[in-house]
Amino acid sequence: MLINALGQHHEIVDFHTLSAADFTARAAEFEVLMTNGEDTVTRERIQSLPSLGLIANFGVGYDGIDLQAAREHGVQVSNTPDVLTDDVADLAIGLLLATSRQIPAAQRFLESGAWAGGGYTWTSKVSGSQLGIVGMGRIGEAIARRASAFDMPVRYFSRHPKQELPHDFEPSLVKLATWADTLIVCVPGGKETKRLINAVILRALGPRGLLINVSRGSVVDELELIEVLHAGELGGAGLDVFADEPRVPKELQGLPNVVLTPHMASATLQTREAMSQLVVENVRAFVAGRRLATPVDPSL
Ligand code: 8YV
Repeated sequence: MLINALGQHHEIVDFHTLSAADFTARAAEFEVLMTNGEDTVTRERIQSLPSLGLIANFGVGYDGIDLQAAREHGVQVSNTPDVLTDDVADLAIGLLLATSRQIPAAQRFLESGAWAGGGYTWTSKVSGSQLGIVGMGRIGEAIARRASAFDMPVRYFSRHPKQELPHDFEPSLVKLATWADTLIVCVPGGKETKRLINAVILRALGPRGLLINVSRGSVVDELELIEVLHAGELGGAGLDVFADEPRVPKELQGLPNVVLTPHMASATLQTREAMSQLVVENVRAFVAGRRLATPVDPSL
């Protein structure tokens, strides 16, 4: 949809298919750069495109874009907030249920024929368990609303407390992890949150605690996660994002208490259509010299 809609009025070039020489020859032609949650737009890339005016991100998280460099070069940046909030919150709850109740491992058990020898091992109850949310933005709030249907007490760690919420703010991440049965991570990626979730936090979560990550792989120290999981110091993990996508460490695979999905939290037909629509609206607004529909920094 996105490529079709934009392709009617614009020439679209996939940089990955351009040779270095072709890129240099054509660099001055490009006015809009489209990117996504998995890719990066570095200062060098921005500097290499002298006509660039807009970086349109297909996703809400823009940690891969050098915003400072964009600002310095007068390049606007748009993203796709709100339209994917429900899907990401849904997948976070899905991963929580799947990890706690070991749904994928139970299916593997059934398919292997092992059921004939007795039922699957008992798992952990989700309803009523304590949920710590790391990052109380739009997605965090949507997760908290869903958790209330499971009678889960919620506390959260965030840059600022939100007085309007009925949940307790916990300024210490280690205290939140100690209190929580499950920690769901939904903070933005980037320097400020790099490896925020390390072995200290994971050990505080403990041998029955679960980590769910739907934000960015960079937020979790993946090597320390592997270490604590294999030492039995953490109960389990449900992960949609990884440090070096699409590579996923073998040590995380094939474990009954670890559920893995390929960065697909916003990947439903409906939401990807809505995200595409927003990208199109932003590109059209930019081309027409109008205000962007969803600018990352409205002051630009
Ligand atoms: C990706 C995401 O953008 O919104 C985000 O921040 O990470 C995702 O929605 C999506 O996978 C497209 O690449």
